[in-house]
Amino acid sequence: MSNVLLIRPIPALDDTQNYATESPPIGIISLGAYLRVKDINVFVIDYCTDPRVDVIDVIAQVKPDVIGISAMTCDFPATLNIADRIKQHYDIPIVVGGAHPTIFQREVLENPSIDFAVAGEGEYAFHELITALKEDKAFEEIPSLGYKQNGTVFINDRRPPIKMNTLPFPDYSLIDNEKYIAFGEKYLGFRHIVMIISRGCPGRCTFCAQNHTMGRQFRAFPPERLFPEIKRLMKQYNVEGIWFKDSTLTTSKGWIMQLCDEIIKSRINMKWSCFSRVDQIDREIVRNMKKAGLMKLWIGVESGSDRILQLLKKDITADKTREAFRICKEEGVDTAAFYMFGLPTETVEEMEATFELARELNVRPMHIAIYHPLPGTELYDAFNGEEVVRNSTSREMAFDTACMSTGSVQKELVQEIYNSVSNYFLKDGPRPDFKEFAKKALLQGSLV
Ligand code: B12
Repeated sequence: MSNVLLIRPIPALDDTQNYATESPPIGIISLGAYLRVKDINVFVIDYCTDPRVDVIDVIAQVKPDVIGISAMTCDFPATLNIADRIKQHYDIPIVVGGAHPTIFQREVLENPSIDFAVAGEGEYAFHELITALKEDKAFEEIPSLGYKQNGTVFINDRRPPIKMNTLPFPDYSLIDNEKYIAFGEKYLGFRHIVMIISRGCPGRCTFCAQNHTMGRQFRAFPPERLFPEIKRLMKQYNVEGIWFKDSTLTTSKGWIMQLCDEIIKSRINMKWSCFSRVDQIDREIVRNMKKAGLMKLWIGVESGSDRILQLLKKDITADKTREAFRICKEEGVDTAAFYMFGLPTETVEEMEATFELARELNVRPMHIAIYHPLPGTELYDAFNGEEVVRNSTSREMAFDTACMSTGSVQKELVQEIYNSVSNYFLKDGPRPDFKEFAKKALLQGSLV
């Protein structure tokens, strides 16, 4: 029987940043669940809940045959540190997967400490790799795998999207889920578990990189299979409901309507929250979700400027956004919203339009982020993303820190506007002075 150690790193941010327990590592516990079904012993280090653990001590205890590390772009430097440290002490194969190795599969393999990189969904590829290592089989037959032989990097073709019904549910017993529940309760107001029950998004948003890992084809656990699992988890963890953190839970109208029907039929009285898009909001969906216990619908507003919305390819306008929020209000559905500032080419006037739309919609909570370029996205390619990311610190890759000029608004001013807008909405601060910001932008522009 093989032993596998899975690691979720956290970005090397400064000590003031509370990275704790915002969301459980669903990728890691999905892989873990699949491997366990295949009779593999799985151990997890989750640096989010256990930041001080020493990987070398854990390896000494669990003696893994293979180690897997998950990495987004912002935590790849931390991933490398962990891999380098392990290789100083042990010669155990190290596999990386997640958003960053998916996009930079070849590049990550150029690091001597990394032996294998999996692109996209990892369950099948990781399991096939563990078997190949154990039975000394060739790697070229394993779709989605990248590997090295005699110093040369080989990248196999990607496999088609995995059918969700062939997967077990994520195994929460592998992590300290209670810490996530405690953190989430403060945020959402009721004890809940975070679940992700679908994969893939047909959206073409130019700032989002999710389609690289999960593809554009929407797939989901069938409601009739899902629902007993939801009930079981709610009982086991003594929670009132679920926060579905799927990128967009309402992508398939038929599926979400069926899921709501299952919840309504069961009279389980469960509270829940999920993310959606303006162009997927219709009265029928919203009404059914409300009936099924939806407590909070998170919607990506992003911008109040139609030109910026076009740049983002969200297929919406500010007016469509107003309409979606109106429907939710009329149906008694409580909403929350995401906004972005500092997008490439964005002007001070366009940021003001976002601020005004946010004031008009007036929903809480609201998540205000500063844009940063993600590899593999249209905006990254079109606006020098590679250089921006290369020159950014981990801190600058977080959503509250500016990392680039928009063109007409310098990086420092993006930060100032963001601080002022956040202060207004989140701390009852004074109204941001956009006239003053416009003057500053002009002045800075003339100095460049
Ligand atoms: C939930 C979520 C979060 C959660 C939890 C993230 C986590 N660490 O698990 C929270 C809210 C904390 C979060 C934060 C951020 N996120 Co986020 N997040 C997501 C989201 C919506 C779902 C992720 C998920 O759990 N999916 C379900 C599981 C099953 O899929 P998975 O994690 O991809 O794992 C599979 C594969 O990737 C692979 N795999 C993963 N790890 C490994 C390891 C090995 C060894 C192997 C073999 C395979 C493998 O196999 C898994 C199973 O198939 C995705 C978008 C999406 N739909 O994918 C964005 C996404 C991953 N996030 C993204 C970003 C940018 C961020 C932030 C940087 C945002 C910010 N500016 O602050 C922060 C980073 C904080 C951090 N490092 O923890 C980007 C990543 C792009 C990139 N190149 O890095 C994504 C793709 C969204 C986007 N906008 O494009 N996020």
